[in-house]
Amino acid sequence: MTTTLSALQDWVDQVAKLTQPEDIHWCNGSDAEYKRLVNQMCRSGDLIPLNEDDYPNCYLHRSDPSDVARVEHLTFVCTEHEDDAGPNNHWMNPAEAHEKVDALFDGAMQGRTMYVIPYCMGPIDSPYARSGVEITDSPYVVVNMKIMTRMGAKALARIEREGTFVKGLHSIGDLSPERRFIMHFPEELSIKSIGSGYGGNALLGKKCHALRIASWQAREEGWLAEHMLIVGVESPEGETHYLACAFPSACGKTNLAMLIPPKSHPGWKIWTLGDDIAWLHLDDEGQLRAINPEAGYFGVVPGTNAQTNKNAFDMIKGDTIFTNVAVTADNQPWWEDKKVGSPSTDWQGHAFDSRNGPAAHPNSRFTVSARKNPSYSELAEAPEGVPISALVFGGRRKELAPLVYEAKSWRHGVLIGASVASETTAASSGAVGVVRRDPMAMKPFCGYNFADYWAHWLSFAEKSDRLPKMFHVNWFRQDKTGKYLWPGFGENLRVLRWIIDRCENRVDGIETPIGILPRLEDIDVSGLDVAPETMQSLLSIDTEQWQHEMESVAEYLDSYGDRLPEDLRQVQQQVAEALKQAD
Ligand code: OXD
Ligand code: MN
Repeated sequence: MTTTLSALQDWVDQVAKLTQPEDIHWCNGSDAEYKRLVNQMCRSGDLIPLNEDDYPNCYLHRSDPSDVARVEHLTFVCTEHEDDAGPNNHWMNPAEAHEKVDALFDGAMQGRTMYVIPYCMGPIDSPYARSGVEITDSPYVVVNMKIMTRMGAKALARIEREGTFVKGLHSIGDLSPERRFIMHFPEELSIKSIGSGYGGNALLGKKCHALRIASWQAREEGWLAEHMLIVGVESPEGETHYLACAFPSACGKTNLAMLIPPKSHPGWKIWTLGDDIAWLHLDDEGQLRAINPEAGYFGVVPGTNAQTNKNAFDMIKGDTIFTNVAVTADNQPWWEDKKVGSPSTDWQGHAFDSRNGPAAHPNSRFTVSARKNPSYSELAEAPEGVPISALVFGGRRKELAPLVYEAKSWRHGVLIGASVASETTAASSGAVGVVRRDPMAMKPFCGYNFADYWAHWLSFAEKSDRLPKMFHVNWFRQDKTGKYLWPGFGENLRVLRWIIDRCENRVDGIETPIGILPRLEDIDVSGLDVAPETMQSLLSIDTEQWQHEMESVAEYLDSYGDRLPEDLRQVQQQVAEALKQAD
């Protein structure tokens, strides 16, 4: 396989000249190709086959111990003008960035095969989908891209038809953190990543293309590329609503997307459309529609068990690539909170000793096809996507944010999204548990200045008069002893039901300065072991704490200077004023 598209052939030739691979392989995306690469990696030790009886077609990959998470401090957005990247990104001048990484790519693939991976983000025949080509020297990347994207011959045919594609160049280099860079050139629709073989740093279709580059493309073309799961909620009467929900990394997006309705909710069904990324477009009627650009899940493993996420637990029992989990004596994958088995070898391949820390890396992952999920929705393949009833923001916050509240308007919703804050997790390198602002859960992923991004969000109010309602949820409130106040997981359906009832105008809410809160009686807590006073505190606001929050939001927004949309400042001031009146 090669290509008839000269822009693609020329680029491949140029890259080969620079990186000097031993040979070049154009990926056709077939199962035979997948199997061949898996076998090759098993021989080289890059993959370790797991227990074939209990985990058929499952493999373990151990990444370099210094290469286990996203690296925000090594991730750059390289635009001509620094202000276009904004204070939310690390910036480098494009010419300087190219020079810096090209020096590292020089000869980087010597002795290795260079793989050319044409891929499509989104259903292959969707007008909302976009294509890319990743060049990599990592067979681990190829097999992961096969699971995570529509990869191979069909994608290449689409690229040749359209003539445009995002160019992603990746090499594992020498895996040294000193020579690791994840560079984005949104003006050129290109990505250069070197020195990492881990997840989002290396599978360029995911965070690099489908969020950082796509968010830029989306602004130019009038749509939104968001860090959101997409879930369908079907009532026993057969009414289905689709929600798109933005939570920061490792805040339970995969669990919510695959939620299992609790026993108290017979007849309710959950349909998973996506667990990480949503591309949102207005259709001709002004209805917001979502596609999931991905075809698989790259999910956090620890914590997955039959109680927290049975669908995921079952789904990863076959045809799954595990990265950085532990293994048991009989070669089954193992992770903290799996609830069955015990580790004998840790994620680094050493005999397990609890004094060395957890057995599985806290950011260990599974890669699996979305079709393996018992709650998979066939509509994930629908070219026109699904209509979105509500957009939901959330973060991991011990205090302050109520269980759920609704925005009073689209622009108020944009403020709520812009104010999202969450405790950091192991998905990114750096300190864990520190509260930081993570607007729309896009802090690590927005490919341009947040001030311009919020202006883009606000502009939707002029484009449609039937935009979805917006909400904020917080599953993570704790009492003074650190105990979670809300049971979470499957019980979150009770909160989704209130959201849907509000979308259908079936229930009233209580106007407060920060938004519309549920009346106590409208969240069904029957059969739940949650005391009425706990519900009361989950559904009320502390005016003084919120005044401080609004001061901190104002300060944060101010850090975007003159580019900050006036509308956003105004709506923040309105909330602050309403809190003052209520005091
Ligand atoms: C992810 C992340 O891997 O958000 O999905 O970090
Ligand atoms: Mn994510």
